[in-house]
Amino acid sequence: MKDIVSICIGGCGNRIGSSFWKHLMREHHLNIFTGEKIDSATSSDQLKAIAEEHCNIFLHEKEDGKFVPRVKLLESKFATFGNCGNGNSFGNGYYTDGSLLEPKIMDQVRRRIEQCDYLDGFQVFHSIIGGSGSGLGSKILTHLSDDYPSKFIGTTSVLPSEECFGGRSLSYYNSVLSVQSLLASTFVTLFDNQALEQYCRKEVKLESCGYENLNDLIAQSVCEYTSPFRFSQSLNSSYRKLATNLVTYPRLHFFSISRSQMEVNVKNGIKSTLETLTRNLFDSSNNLLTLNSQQGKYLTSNICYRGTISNISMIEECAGKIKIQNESQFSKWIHSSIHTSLCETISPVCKFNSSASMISNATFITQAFKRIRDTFKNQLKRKAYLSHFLNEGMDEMEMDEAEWNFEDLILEYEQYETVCGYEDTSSDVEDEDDE
Ligand SMILES: Nc1nc2c(ncn2[C@@H]2O[C@H](COP(=O)(O)OP(=O)(O)OP(=O)(O)O)[C@@H](O)[C@H]2O)c(=O)[nH]1
Ligand SMILES: [Mg+2]
Repeated sequence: MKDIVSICIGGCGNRIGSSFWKHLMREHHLNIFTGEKIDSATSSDQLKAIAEEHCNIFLHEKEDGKFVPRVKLLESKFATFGNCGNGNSFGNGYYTDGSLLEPKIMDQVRRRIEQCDYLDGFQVFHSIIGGSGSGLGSKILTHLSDDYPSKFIGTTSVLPSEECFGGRSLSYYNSVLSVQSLLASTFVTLFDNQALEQYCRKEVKLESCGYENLNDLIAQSVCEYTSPFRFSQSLNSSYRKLATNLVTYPRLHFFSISRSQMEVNVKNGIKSTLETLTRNLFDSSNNLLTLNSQQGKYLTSNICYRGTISNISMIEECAGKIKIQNESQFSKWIHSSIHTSLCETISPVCKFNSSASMISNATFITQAFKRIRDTFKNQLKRKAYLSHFLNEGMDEMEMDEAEWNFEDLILEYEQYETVCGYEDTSSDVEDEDDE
């Protein structure tokens, strides 16, 4: 079995993590409090057997047959668990707390690794807004990529946004400083609270929503794109294979996720409703990161469908058709830019009989990066809040270096946006012949 060790960092990371475990355990028919197996009357014997077999990707089975999350929870030493943010800086999380806690944390992570049959990699939940999520998170991510260079390192990272609650003055510095460690990771999924909140209001029809609702949404998305390797043996049957299909260039591994769910029924025609389900994924308002997907290009994407409403050839045909209709939005030089997978087991919390989520590697992700960069630059120019970082032993050069790294990443994405088709190689061949 390919096992994953999870690490939750900071208030946000811990809350998202706990929501993830809740959803995951329910999907695998486990009691969320005791970890005992629950008999589900609804799933078939075959699906139950698969669910049991694959749940130890994320969960550890104890000797008494109960399952517990294979996870390490980390919070700043000043935090009261459950409180949102202490206003720490990256410098505090990385240098002060990080240097002090790193050996102990890594020792505890190693103990989780010992529980694995075969370690496939790590997944980290955090926000890069606060000091712990960004600073301590970066410390741990850097250590993991140095110590386990061949292992998968995935992150679920919350970015700052102009949300109405939880804004932080240091968040833009913290975020830019985190980019170096995210670049050293393998697979980074990005969310922001503004997009999550809008999706909650629109799709889940909630008048007011708190972190719990936003975290449920993130947790469901992670459950969705990991469902093919938890419930079946399809093409993308591990994190690593998912990453192989999505990452066209090693540094460009920053993804956004869009979701869609609906009742697919024979009466309305399975094909046409499946098409609507797929088309919704390309609508920016269904993206869990604030973006305009019309302004940029998809490099690669992976759509995971859930439900028993269709078969793999039907969904491939449907995704292919939608791709042709949106051809101008896809990069022309990547042949198989849309991958699909199907998981028959639907989440117990889904109110519909089908859902789909699309994880995309697209150049429009730079819109989120540019928002962060612009505020970062404005603050740095005026040296606003800089003392909070300098007091932790950082110097201004570190800020400049982080800015250059961030700028490089944006430029790299933009470079692939402007390449518009196959290069004509026929003239090269003719030239060679002439010689
Ligand atoms: N989606 C979501 N966002 C959260 C949650 N908690 C906090 N945030 C956002 O993340 C930011 C950082 O908060 P925390 O994660 O608590 O901060 P931290 O990483 O613990 O860092 P420090 O407390 O400063 O050391 C907040 O300003 C919010 O914008 C949560 O549960 N869900
Ligand atoms: Mg905190």
